[in-house]
Amino acid sequence: MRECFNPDVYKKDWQYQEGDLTVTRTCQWSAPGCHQGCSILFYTDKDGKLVKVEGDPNSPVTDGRLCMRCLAMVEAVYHPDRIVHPMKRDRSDRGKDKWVQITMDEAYDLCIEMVKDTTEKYGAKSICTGAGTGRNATWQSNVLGHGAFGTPNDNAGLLAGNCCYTPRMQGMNAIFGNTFIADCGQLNEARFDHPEYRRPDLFMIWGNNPLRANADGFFGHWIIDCMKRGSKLMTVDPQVTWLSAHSELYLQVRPGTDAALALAIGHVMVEEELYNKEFVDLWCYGFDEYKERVADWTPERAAEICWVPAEKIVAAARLIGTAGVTTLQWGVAFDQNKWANGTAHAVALLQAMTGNIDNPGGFVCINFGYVQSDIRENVAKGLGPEVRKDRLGDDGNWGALNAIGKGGHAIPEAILHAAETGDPYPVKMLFLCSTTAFTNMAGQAKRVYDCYKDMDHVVICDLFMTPTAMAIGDLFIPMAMSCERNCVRGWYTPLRSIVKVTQTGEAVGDEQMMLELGKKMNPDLFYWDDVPEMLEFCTNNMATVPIHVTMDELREKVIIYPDFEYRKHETGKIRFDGQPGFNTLSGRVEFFCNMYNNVGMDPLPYFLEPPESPVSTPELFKEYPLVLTTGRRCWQYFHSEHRQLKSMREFHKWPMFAINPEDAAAAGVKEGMWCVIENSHGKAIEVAHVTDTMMKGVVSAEHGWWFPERDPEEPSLYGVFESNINCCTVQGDFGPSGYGSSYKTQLCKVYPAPEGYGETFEQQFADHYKA
Ligand SMILES: Nc1nc2c(c(=O)[nH]1)N[C@H]1C(S)=C(S)[C@@H](COP(=O)(O)OP(=O)(O)OC[C@H]3O[C@@H](n4cnc5c(=O)[nH]c(N)nc54)[C@H](O)[C@@H]3O)O[C@H]1N2
Ligand SMILES: Nc1nc2c(c(=O)[nH]1)N[C@H]1C(S)=C(S)[C@@H](COP(=O)(O)OP(=O)(O)OC[C@H]3O[C@@H](n4cnc5c(=O)[nH]c(N)nc54)[C@H](O)[C@@H]3O)O[C@H]1N2
Ligand SMILES: [Mo]
Repeated sequence: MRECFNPDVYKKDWQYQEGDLTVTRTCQWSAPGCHQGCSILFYTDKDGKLVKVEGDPNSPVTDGRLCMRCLAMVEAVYHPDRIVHPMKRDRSDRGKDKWVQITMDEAYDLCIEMVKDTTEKYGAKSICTGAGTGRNATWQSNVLGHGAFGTPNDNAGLLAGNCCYTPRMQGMNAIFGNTFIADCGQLNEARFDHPEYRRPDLFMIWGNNPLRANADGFFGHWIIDCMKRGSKLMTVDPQVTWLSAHSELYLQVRPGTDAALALAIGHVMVEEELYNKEFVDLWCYGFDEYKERVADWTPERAAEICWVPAEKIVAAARLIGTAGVTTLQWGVAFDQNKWANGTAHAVALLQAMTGNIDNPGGFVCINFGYVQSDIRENVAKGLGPEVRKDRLGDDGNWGALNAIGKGGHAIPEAILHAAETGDPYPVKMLFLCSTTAFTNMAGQAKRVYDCYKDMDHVVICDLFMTPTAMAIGDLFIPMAMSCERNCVRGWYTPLRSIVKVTQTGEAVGDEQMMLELGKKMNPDLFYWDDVPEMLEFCTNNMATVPIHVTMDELREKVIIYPDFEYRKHETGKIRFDGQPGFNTLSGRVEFFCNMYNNVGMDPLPYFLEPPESPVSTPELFKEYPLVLTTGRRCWQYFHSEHRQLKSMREFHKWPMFAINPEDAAAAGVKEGMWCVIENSHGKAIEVAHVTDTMMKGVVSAEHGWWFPERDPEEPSLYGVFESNINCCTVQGDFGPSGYGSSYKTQLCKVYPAPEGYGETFEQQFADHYKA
């Protein structure tokens, strides 16, 4: 496939000339943000200005593809709303557009003053840093916090119950002793031509929309590549997606009931002996207990809970049990469920029962290979254990896995509690870098806003003015886009170069900001002369996926694949002691999970109703008769980002919720109508999309919405509380592990917005976005 282009045009050199333009082959990550790191060609002119981008057809990672957001890169880089110089504002002017430009040195000095002031008055731990999701900015601010400010507390983005990947990751860690991902051949340079590789016969795509999301280092189009080679799909989702429309079997499930579904599928697989006996005998622990657990999980019982016909549950078991090589591609719906660990356990075990663990095309072990965490560990090497002392959430009150420090960060709920009550000590300064907390990440947005607006000091590191920065920021540090920073990309393998090709204003990359500010505060820790030197040290000292390469070599090679092997459990390559088996307490895949058992959690997979549901809160259900899932990903936006881009807004102008035609009719709601989505926690106003793809009885509302065209100042704050679905979610609804939230399992009612609502919006949009 990669050869279908003209090699005289698309060269393999890392940099070459095309007419007047310089072409640089590298990788785009963020900013603007997303989880993927697509191979890109940056075209710059003789003044060093970025003039266009293209996908790199010579890349085995993405084969020349780019999404619409990347294709709009030039628009993002030179956007007039972008902040490219540091700014400060008097604390008394919070919420007002009264920012004053300062120099970068003044910005760093002001930040240092704020840290000193907070430390003198309350101690350094009253400073919290916050980072967002897997952009190129997840580790820098927390290393800065630990190593320069002297605080153990990160995680001030307040993602309720750490409900993004952490529950699945820690779940896999407990059950399999490592992280596993679906194998689309992405781990070897030869991809589909690798002699050992074979495509999966069946993908179980569960609570995930990989084509839109490309989440956690997984590029959704790899599935299409596999489909072209014969892979079949089974999807589990309350809404029909493109992939479910192309599935052998599609199970439309009530949000939050996936565990019941999986237990019933497991029941049939056990009853009909549709599992890999050899694998279970040799490599699994606690299968008898599991059999007992699923014994009464008949398809009929689950059908009633999940709203999925029993015949389909039986069909799913037969499909999974007989397909051959199956793999699991799952999503954040697992995490945004209070019972996240029980749910992840239930579904991961279906995969284990097929025996497709660390085999070609199966669920493969990537040996914890997440380069960002490795880099963080390496930069922070000079820090002793005392940096953890008195970390918020370590007091054991925030769930069983959090109590044993599995999460590796301060606990969001403990931070919120401390900030609101001063218990066990107050939170007085925030350093928010790549997160907007109450615009998008945090549940119960208004509560978080009320709490954060009283901080003594708030530093924001971002690219654009955001509602959060406008509301509470005192200092704004402008951050660089991907094409403006030298860095590396790795989220699982391979390692890719990120090459700076241009500079805009004074914008700095997160790692550069960390190093510059870090040097001023703790030069012993931040001793490297520059970012490439620091990253070279880090990539060459990775504990998990060792790569020895200079930054110059990486830049020239563009992409480097570390060695990868299958069936590492057979060869002793994944256990800490070098013995065959898995890195769990029993050395096997744990159907009965010893780690869970030891901390007082249910050791077996289980289902419980979401805390708010037609079954668990029937009184509430009378008033709020629809199940509400939130945050379905869309092509145009990454969380609260990209709303500034006219091109994206033109494709997708307003916040939308999906509703089934029968439910819409009952609520008097029509296609395109502004409607109120309301529940006992609050409300958000979005536009109705009435569609047969949506399960009856369920509403799916978008997240992350604000409006750059609306009044920036208080109380509007770009309309941030108008269509913010996190006005309808809660904080602190985690499960026994400490993980999980109800972002995807609330109740709501829906009704048309008041007459005339939204009448001025189109005009306002047109005025703001005119050429
Ligand atoms: N374009 C874009 N890409 C993104 C992001 C973004 O904001 N925009 N965000 C990134 C981040 S941080 C993440 S975590 C990932 C998430 O990526 P995904 O895991 O794909 O997340 P969602 O789109 O929220 O949900 C996926 C599917 O789950 C379905 N669903 C909702 N509730 C349930 C449920 O209870 N059970 C089941 N089985 N399905 C359910 C939804 O209908 C949806 O089709 O995407 C990443 N990629
Ligand atoms: N209701 C509901 N809420 C959700 C979700 C849901 O499904 N439903 N999903 C949740 C999930 S899974 C997640 S992970 C969170 C994500 O939440 P966050 O990751 O906090 O995302 P944003 O709120 O968009 O904030 C990111 C900010 O970082 C800036 N930025 C982008 N790139 C860079 C960079 O390279 N450096 C720096 N310094 N800044 C950058 C952007 O401009 C933006 O303002 O949202 C959560 N919120
Ligand atoms: Mo996420």
